[in-house]
Amino acid sequence: MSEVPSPAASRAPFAEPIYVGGPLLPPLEVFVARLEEVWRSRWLTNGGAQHAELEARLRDELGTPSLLLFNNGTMALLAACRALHLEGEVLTTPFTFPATTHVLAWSGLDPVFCDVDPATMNLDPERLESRITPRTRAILAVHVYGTPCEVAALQEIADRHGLKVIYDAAHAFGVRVDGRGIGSFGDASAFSFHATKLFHTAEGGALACRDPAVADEAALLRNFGIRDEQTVELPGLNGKLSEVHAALGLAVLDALPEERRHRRELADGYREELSGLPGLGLPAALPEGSVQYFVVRVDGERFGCTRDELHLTLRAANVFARRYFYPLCSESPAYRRLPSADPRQLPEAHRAAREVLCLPLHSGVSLEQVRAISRVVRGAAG
Ligand code: T4K
Repeated sequence: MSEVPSPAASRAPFAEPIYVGGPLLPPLEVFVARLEEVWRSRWLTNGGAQHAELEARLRDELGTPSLLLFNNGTMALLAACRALHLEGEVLTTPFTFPATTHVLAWSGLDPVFCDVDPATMNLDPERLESRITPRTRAILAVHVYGTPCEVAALQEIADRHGLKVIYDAAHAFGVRVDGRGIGSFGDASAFSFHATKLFHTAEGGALACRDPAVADEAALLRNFGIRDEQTVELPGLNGKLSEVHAALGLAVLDALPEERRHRRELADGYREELSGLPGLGLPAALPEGSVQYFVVRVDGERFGCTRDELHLTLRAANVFARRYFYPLCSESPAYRRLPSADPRQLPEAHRAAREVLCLPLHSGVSLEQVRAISRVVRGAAG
C-alpha cells in the first residue's frame, strides 16, 4: 500500500510522516572509518575482514555456537531448507511475512498451515500435532514480533515424529529464553538484518545451525557450492554479505545498546498512555532481549472502532502504523487453494490478522511523539 501522505495529513499533528520502522543510523563517521578500512584492504566481498569480525561478534551477541552471515534472511532460510535435505510437507504458520512460506515453495516443499496460539500468535503446538501426516518432514515456526515460540513443546513433538525444526527468527535478534540465545534452539534459525530490524546491515541475514555438518553445507550453498578452486560440490547460489554491508553492521552493533534503551523507553511510553482502554490489547511484557515491534490488538466492538479504522485515523495524522501480518499468507493467491489454507481451520490466525496493528518503534521516534500518537489512538476510541 502506498505510504504517500494523504491530503488530510497536511492538517495532521505530525508535519513529517512517522513510519512503523526505521533504520538505526550509527554516527556517519563511525561507518566512514570502517569504510576506510575496506578501501585500504581492496577487498569488497567473498568473506573479508569486516565479514569475519561481524560473524564472530554476532556469534557472541546471539549466543549461538555457529553463525553464518547471509545477504538477507530469506536466503538464510532457503539455505537451511536445502542443507537439511527436506522434502514433502512442512508445518508452518500463516501469520508471518510472505518470505516464510515462499522459501518452502522455492524449495519444492509443501507448506501446511497450522493455527496459532491466541495469546502469542506463534504456532500452537497443541493444534499442530493433528496436522502431521506420513509426508511431514519438518516444522518451520516463526518467533513472531520476537516472542519466542514454545520451543520445548515444538521440539518434543518433532522428536516424537522424527521432524526437523527450523525457526524463522527474523524478528528475534538478541532474544533469549532462560538466558539461552534464541538461535540455539531447533536444527536451524534464520535472522533478518533488513534495514527496519533492530540490528541491521541495510540488507542482510544470518543462519545458525545446530549440526556442524549442516552449517558446512549451508556455507557452501552460500557461495555457489564452491569448496575450492577446482571443486564445485553443490548447486549453491549467491548468499554472500559484502564487506560494505558487514562494515555497516559493525557500526550498527556499537550503537545497539542505546537503541535498545530508547525502544524500551518508547514501549513503556505506549504502555503508560494506552493501558486500560477497553478493547485495546497491549503486548505482554516484551520478551527478554526483544524490542522489535510494539503491537496492539483492536477488538472493534469494545474499542469503538475497528483496527482498519484506527489504521486510517493514524494515517490521516501522518502516522504509518502497519497491519503486520495482514493478509495471512494462507490468503495469498499463491497458497489459498491449499487444503490447509481453509479459514475454518485457522480461526485464531484470522482473528490476529484482523486485530493487530504495529505502532512506530525506532530511533527516529521520540517519547513525545509516542505520547502524541497515543493521543490519536485514544481519540479514535468510541
Ligand atoms: N521472515 C519474517 C518473519 C520477516 O518478517 C521477514 C522480513 C523475512 C522473513 C525476510 O527477511 P529479509 O529477506 O527481508 O531479510 C519489511 C522488510 O523489508 C522485511 O524485511 C520485513 N520482514 C518486513 C516485516 O518489513 P515491508 O514490505 O513492510 O517494507 P517497507 O518498504 O514497506 O518498509 C516498512 C517501513 O519501514 C515503512 O513504513 C518505511 C520504513 N523504512 C523502510 C526502509 C526500507 C524506512 O524508514 N527506511 C528504510 O530504509 O517489509
